[in-house]
Amino acid sequence: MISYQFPPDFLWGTATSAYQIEGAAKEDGRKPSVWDVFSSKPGRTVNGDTGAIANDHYHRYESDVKWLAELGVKHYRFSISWSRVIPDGRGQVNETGMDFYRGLCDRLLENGITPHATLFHWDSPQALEQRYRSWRSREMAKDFADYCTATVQRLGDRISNWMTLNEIACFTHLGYDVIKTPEMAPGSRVWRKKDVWQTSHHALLAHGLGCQAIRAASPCPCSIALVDNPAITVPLTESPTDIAAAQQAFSTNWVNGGIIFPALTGQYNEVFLQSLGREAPDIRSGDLETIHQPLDALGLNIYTGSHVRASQESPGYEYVDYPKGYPRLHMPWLWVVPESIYWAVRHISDVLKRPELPLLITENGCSAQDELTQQGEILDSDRILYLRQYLQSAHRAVAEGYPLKGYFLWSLMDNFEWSWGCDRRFGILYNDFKTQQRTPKASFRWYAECIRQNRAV
Ligand code: PNW
Repeated sequence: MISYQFPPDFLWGTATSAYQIEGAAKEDGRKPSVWDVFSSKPGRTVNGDTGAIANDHYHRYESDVKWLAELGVKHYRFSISWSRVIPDGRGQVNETGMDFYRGLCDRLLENGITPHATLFHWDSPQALEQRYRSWRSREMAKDFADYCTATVQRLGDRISNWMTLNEIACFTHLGYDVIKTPEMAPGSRVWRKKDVWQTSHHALLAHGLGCQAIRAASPCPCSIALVDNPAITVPLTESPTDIAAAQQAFSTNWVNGGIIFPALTGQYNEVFLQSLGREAPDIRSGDLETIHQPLDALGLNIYTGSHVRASQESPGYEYVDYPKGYPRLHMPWLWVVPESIYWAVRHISDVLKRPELPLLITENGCSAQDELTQQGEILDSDRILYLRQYLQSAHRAVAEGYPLKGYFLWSLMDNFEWSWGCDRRFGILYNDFKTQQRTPKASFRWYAECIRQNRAV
């Protein structure tokens, strides 16, 4: 039997994001983010749910930290709400908002839990949307950097692990669309596909300027990461030709060519630019150097993947449909492809040629149709089986010597799942959204044991 033992310094964690859990949307000087505005429009979220209260974590963070301690994680990834700490997006800092994160970090540190803070997890200040339509403007990158400076100056004594932006492809390509109202905030219709690519280019610039700002403001040596969700291509078989096909598909995929390639290599992928033609974003001189900052780690959010095999026909590879009946969990896109963790790590090393870059799985998890039994338990075996297989895939990457350093399970608790509202449950703590009672699911106990034994049990 394989023991799936991880190295002693492997980092075990769990993750959340501000708008999905904090609530307290109007308290202590916080002003709206684009998600407050978007989710309160009719028809944008399932059941009209918003993050106005969410998990009420803002008031319950102390007991939530106790759950983290009980789980036994030594690392916790959360995000900072820009419009809580700089309500207008630029200018005046809201010290009361900063106090919330000071308190959260103090409780974490007292419990021996290292904070990993994401500076942007999709909740742009609405004031900047009104001022210059947020990511459509280059100014957003500059304001983001100033927000980083203000935050790191104040919280840098408590936080030394920073993550700039979460999943650039998601909040840009799902937040702006040419044809229909997009499914994510700000939900803006734009004229041309080029406008969408311009928003992701501005987000990449924000990442670059943000890195510089964090390094300059941090009182101690710190670690800076980008969190990305590249499209993962998994070879259908591990024959050399299918592997080569999957590598080729990885590098020509549009999401990868437009985000992770420029961030890690300082170049938009040539194939990508050619395929965009006139839809390519405007790139000013110096932009690519700004975007291409030294990173201390790369965060990968991995949930699923696509199967690819070699083909006789040009371009030499083809995507393979999931077979009928192939396992999928409770999201339209949540095909169970555990191998995607291993191949994500290997593609970064072999295709992007960054074998030295420390990698973290910054999100992995699933929503399942959790039901309370009469005894008040949630026996989420499907989630345990999903997580266990993905962890075994992570283990394979580590065992083969790839620099995968840690794993953050998404998510600590059921929360506001964006346009799905509270209808999809990704937590290992069940949340009753009426009483805010948290109940550990079977997966919580299982994950605690993995952490305790340092292996996928
Ligand atoms: C991530 N996909 O988003 C986000 O970072 C989280 O905030 C979110 O709650 C979580 O995953 C679960 O959805 C994703 O289409 C959105 O493959 C879409 C995809 C993947 C991740």
